[in-house]
Amino acid sequence: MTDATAFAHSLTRTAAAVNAMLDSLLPPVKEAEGRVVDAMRYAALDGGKRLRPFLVCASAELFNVPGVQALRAAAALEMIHCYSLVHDDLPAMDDDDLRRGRPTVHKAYDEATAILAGDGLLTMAFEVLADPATHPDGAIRAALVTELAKASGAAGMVGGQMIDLQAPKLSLDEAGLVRLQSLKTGALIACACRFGAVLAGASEQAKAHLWDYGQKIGLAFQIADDVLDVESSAQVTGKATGKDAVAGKATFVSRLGLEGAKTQARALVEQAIEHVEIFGVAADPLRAAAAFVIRRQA
Ligand code: GRG
Repeated sequence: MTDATAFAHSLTRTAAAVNAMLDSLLPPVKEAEGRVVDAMRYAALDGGKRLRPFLVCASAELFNVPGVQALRAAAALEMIHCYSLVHDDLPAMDDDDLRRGRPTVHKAYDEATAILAGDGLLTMAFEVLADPATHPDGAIRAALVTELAKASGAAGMVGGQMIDLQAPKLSLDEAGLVRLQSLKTGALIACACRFGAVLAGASEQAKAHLWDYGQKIGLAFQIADDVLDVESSAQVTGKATGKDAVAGKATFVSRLGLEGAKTQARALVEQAIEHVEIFGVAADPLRAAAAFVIRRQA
């Protein structure tokens, strides 16, 4: 079996486990508010590569964290990711009709329900982390909540999205673009990579290496996204492509050219891998994930 095939199998296994966890955390509700729960289930189940949950689980395995703790933390972080996609697709933001190969939540339901479904997933993520089933130690649960709040709030993903919405009038240079993407996409990915170490109460040094690894693969992931936007199609990616050029958006491809962007992404993957050297062979799944972010087709 090639490394790529072995990684694909292990991503599929993690995806199945996190899907089952999300399903059990989001049971359907019969009363009138059940509509928002249905929309949350639509947004969070059935689809998505589950890369962030994979990173949480791979990081947790470095420290022998019990599987159920890793899966609950992974499901919480994936809820944040899914909420961000629902809100990003809204007419007020990217105005997209297609996500994960299906109508976006505001198309399948309506705009108000999509806003509420995003809000519901965002808040439930913290409910899951704060539950003693995620970790018996309250200090560890508080650390998980704090890390996820910082990575997804105004100092992380939400801040990056705000810069992105203003980007056309900011004329960002390469450093500005790196900052935007480090916040918008990188912070949540880096948080996923740290989560295993946080669950284990590992050293600050271990957490810092995992954060740096996550930031590098997060940027490489975003560059790959910019490349797919140019080179791929909606049939393959399950979402609209070619939007960046139409919007006249500054991307890594528009700044560095297609080949320059690909070279940069490969360099970032190598740098990422150096950051997990200290964990030895136990970090092989993280090495495989780093290679995957620039090989992926969707
Ligand atoms: C609305 C607060 C708020 C934030 C939105 C991350 C984000 C911020 C929006 C997503 C926009 C986007 C398509 C960015 C490109 C990189 C990215 C995050 C792609 C989607 O993530 P994948 O490829 O998606 O992991 P799946 O469907 O596999 O989970």
